[in-house]
Amino acid sequence: IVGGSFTPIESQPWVAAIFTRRGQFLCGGSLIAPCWVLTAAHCFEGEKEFTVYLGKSAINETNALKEQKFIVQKLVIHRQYNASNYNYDIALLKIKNKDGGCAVKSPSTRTVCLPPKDTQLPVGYKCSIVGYGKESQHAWGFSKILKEGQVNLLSQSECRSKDYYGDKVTGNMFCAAKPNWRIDACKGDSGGPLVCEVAGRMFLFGVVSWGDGCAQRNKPGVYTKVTNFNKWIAKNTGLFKYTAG
Ligand code: 4AZ
Repeated sequence: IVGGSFTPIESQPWVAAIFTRRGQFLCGGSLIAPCWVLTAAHCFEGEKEFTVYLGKSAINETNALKEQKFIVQKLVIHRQYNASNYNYDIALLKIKNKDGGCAVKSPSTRTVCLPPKDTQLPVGYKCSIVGYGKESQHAWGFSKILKEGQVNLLSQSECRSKDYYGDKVTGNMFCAAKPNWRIDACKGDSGGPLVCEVAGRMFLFGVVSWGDGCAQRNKPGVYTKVTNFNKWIAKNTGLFKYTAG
C-alpha cells in the first residue's frame, strides 16, 4: 500500500498472506468462511503449492500466538480468467491446517462479510485497502508490516475515460483512488481486500487486481467487483444457499 498507515491485523482480521511452499510472499487474500480465502487469479501463474497465514501482522515475523498456518487443499481459478487483460481476476483457496481443520476465530482472525448481490455503493464512497505490498512504486521490497489506506470509489465512466484506462476496465472491475492520488495498492497487494463499512459492518467489495504503476495521477487501482461473483462463490464453495437467479 502506498500512503495510508501501518495497521495491526486485529483491525483487518480477515487478511490472509499467501506464500509459495518455499516461503516467497505472493499475494494477499480475504477469509470469507473458515475454510475459504478469496483472492486474485493472477497470483497463481506458475506456482502450484502454497502456504496461507491468517493473523499475520508482519511478513517476515512469526507470532505463533496469533498466527494460523494452512496449506491449500483446493485452488479454484475462475474459468473465464483472462491473463492478458485480468478480466475475471478471482480465485478461491480452500485451506486446511495440518490437523485437517480450518480457521478458528480469534482477535486476529475472523471472516469478512460478502455484500448481497446487486449492492451498489455510491461514487465517492470511502473504503479501505489492506496489504503487505510495496510502499512506493519503486520500492525494492514489500512492506514489512501490514498497511491500510482509504480510497474512494470512482464511477465506471470516469475510470473508462481516455485519460484513465479506457476500455481496459471491464464490467468485472471497478476503480478506486483519490482524493489526491497518494493512496493506492501496489505490487504485493494483489488478491487482498477492498472493504467498505456499511451499517457498522465490513463488507468485501473488491479484490486488488491491477493498475498502471502505483499512486499515479489518473491511474487508479483496479479491483475485481466481488458483487458480480456471488453465484460463482456460492457454487464453488457450496457455502451460501442461493434462491434467486
Ligand atoms: C501489482 O503489480 C499491482 N496500483 C497491484 C495493484 C496495483 C498496481 C500493481 C494498483 O501487483
